[in-house]
Amino acid sequence: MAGYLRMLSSRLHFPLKHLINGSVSQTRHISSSCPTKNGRPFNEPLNGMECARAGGIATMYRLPFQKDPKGLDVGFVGIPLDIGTSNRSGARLGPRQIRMESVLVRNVNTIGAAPYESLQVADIGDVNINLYDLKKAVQMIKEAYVKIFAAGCTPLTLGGDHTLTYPILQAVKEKYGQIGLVHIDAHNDCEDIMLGEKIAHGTPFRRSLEEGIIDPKKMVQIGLRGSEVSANCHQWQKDLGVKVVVVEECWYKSMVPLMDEVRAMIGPDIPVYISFDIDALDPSVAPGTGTPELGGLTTIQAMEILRGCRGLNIIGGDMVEVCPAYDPLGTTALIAANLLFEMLCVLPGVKYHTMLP
Ligand SMILES: [Mn+2]
Repeated sequence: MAGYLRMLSSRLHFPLKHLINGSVSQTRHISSSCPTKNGRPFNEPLNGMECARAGGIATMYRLPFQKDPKGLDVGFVGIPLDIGTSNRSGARLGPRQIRMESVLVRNVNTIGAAPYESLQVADIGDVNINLYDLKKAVQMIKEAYVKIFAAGCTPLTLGGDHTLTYPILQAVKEKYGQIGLVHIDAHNDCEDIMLGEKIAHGTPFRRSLEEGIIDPKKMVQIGLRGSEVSANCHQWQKDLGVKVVVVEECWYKSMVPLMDEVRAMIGPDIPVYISFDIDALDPSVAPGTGTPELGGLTTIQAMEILRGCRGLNIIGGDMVEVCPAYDPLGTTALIAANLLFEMLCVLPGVKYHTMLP
């Protein structure tokens, strides 16, 4: 029996004691054949063939949890914020739901990207925020991200309402200076004032452009739509030079040619941030969000957009506005988890394998 368990343990790549105890843990999942970085094996998600997929602590993709971003190439971070929301609230629970649905996401995407073979990745937990004071919450987010960037870790963020991108980008500026931006969304989020306030989930890119964080000539917004309060509602940022792609320009089309244009426009050198609002997708596939608009992108188009970011110098990204209360089947969070994996797969340095037909 002891010999059998030892054999089983060596096959399963995780500590035998977790089996004997009848529990599993993300303490460390080390594959004997996996490459290393600075003498440390790369983290990998718990393998669903070897360890019950619904088991373990609900970290992103069942990766190890590591509180300190030091030594990581990439950290998944949750921000349970929704006090910047204008309509349906509830996105504060988005990070938890995305982590839960992320258990189904495996190690290699369908075109051979294998991020865990060349990047050290972990879940670094959530940013603690003040849920009763948005201005304080935004400050707390900025301070947390300054530390993450200072540790040399690229954050991929689970939201949370879109307000959170503004303080992240403020931290980005301290590390990288001016950046390019790929913004996928139903809304332009370039409002000036909402209910008398400068900070809300409809204003992050107005503030970021005003503060010179983003080079407007290296910024694209994709998927914009919905009834508006006035015509020419995208004129402010268009006048700065932002490329605005309304959803009608996306209907019935592959996004591959658009992304060829975007890569040529931004170039391979300038640091680029990706901000993906799940409401860019059509509400028939992703209903769990605060401000849904009809006529949205398909999941295929979303994948083409993210895959089309490969070759850009991506230094961070987020997936925001997942609102579990309006997502009874979990599909919206499942899509968000998979799109975050696609985002991970286009980070600089990710190894690609040739997939056999
Ligand atoms: Mn948004």
